[in-house]
Amino acid sequence: MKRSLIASFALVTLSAMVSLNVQAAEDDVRSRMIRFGYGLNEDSNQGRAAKLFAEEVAKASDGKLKVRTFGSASLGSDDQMQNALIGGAQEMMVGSTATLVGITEEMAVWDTPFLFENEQQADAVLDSEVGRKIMDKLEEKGLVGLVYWENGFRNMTNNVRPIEKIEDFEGIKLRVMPNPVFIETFKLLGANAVPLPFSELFTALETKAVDGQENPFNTILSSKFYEVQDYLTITNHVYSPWIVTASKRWWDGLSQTEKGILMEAAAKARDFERKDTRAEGAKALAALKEEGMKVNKISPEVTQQMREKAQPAIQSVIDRVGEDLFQEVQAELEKAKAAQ
Ligand code: TK8
Repeated sequence: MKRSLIASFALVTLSAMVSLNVQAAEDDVRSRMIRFGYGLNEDSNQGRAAKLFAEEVAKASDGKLKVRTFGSASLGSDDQMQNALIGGAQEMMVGSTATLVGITEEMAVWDTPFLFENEQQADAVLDSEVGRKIMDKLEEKGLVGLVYWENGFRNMTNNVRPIEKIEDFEGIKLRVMPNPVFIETFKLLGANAVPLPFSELFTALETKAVDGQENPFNTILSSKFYEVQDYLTITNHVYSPWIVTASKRWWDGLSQTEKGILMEAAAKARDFERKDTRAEGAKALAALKEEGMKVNKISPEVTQQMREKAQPAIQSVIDRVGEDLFQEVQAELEKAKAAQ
């Protein structure tokens, strides 16, 4: 009797230990399917980096974490995907920080016209503590920000005329991202700013619902905008980051190991993506010329006029994100400039 009691005790204890161990192992890395959406097509800097992210995650998890990538906005526009992440219907995505401003106002700081002069300044500020702080604001809204990738410096295309002087913006029906700072900036410049999701842009250009748009060279090429746009004007009016985000609802259920794998892969993909984007950017410009786009570069004088015209938009960014945060970003930027 006594012996069997001890035996059954031992058995219970043993099985509890075993199940605890199994639990711990399972908690470590489980078999999971991760839907990762993005807006550009597979043959773009965004698509190539998404693919690398999926490969890195598979490698680091022995194939247990399976990232399925969905390009060309096949899971929806940036906006729609963000809402799917918040609701827990989709796990991950990459898209413009600019399309997050409706959710987290602080993101608007990245839309400040002419904030960065070069990519190194952008890297330094985005990857700094204040960059992380802005990213972490997303958590209150049901999103987890992992890392910033590069969309790039934005340039103008349109079908009306090359932009050579400030007056040339006048009356151009210009698609902008659904974002208050972009709408205001281009209104101030004299354009007729029309907010539209990226997924509707090609058709809007093709059907002449809008005359123009603005995006980095890479995107103008990979999205074949040259097929429906005549003029490309190099303005570099703003640097636009992408951000890799996850559904917080889903993320909170992951083990530390799983989170670590995803974070590390997202950072590796970021390093790859920034290099790839920069290497392809110069080639993209040459390719766009070859495709027949008429290219001109705005003069420093007109750039200065653009800055002046856009000044009230900078004030609205400050009102939106708060003076303190805006100054923190400026301070980090000054550090980056001094280091250059
Ligand atoms: C892709 C967009 C795109 C952005 C835009 O989904 O909307 O113009 O530049 O990269 O996020």
